[in-house]
Amino acid sequence: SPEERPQFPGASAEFAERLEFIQPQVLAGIPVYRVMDRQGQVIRDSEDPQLPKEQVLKLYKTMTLLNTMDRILYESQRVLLYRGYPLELFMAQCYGNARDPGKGRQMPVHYGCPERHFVTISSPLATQIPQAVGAAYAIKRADASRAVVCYFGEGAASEGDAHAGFNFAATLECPIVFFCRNNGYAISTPTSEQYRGDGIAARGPGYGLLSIRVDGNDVFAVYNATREARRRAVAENQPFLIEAMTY
Ligand SMILES: Cc1ncc(C[n+]2csc(CCOP(=O)(O)OP(=O)(O)O)c2C)c(N)n1
Repeated sequence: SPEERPQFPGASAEFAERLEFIQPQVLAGIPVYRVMDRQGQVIRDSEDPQLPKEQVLKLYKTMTLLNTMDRILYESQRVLLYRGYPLELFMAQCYGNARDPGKGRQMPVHYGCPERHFVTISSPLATQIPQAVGAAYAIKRADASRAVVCYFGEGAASEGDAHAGFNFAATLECPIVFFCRNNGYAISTPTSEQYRGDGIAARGPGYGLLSIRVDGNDVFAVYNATREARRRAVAENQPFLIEAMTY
């Protein structure tokens, strides 16, 4: 009956009459969404995004080029390259020369490009997270039918700024997609020293974020998750969390 349910404003749940602490390690891990098997074959036709061949080739070429750029420039910016930022400008930024749009005022690999809606990278980890939420809130107030996507690593997710950003995004119902690349390391810190829970996706429900974990090496899985999260973030003014597992 309704009287038997707890009436606390801060939680909706049942009463429990047995003293029991929740043991994190007995909860099953969040599954890893994938579209392809290890041989690259689509497992379920219904999950195949049916991309035109040119787009698949563009994804493939961008990923191959990124590997080379990563070796030379330390870490390139995937989204910026995919959005067509010219290689010459990547190099100009790293040299801080006259052709660098930032005119050498930033550290190398801290690219930015207003025309491609790419906010300049900041060195301090995770500062982009609350800033991205602020931008998403501004978009919501302007009723702009757009969303923000915010990229960070699992190491950055340990910063206090990540907590502030997740909680503001959930409570202010902002159109934002948090995209965490979990590559197992923050420079030399392995995930076993970074956190003790089930990665980053498991934190999502605690904040009230719609959350998913995907195989970050499965380009169609990443595509499907990002596209759907973006669509729903705009349509519903809701924040989403994607954790892409990779190495
Ligand atoms: C606040 C802060 N602390 C430390 C650093 C130094 N630092 C630069 S990159 C990095 C690791 C980041 O790891 P992660 O967030 O997992 O991203 P990845 O580089 O693996 O994509 C650290 C500790 C920093 N830039 N800012």
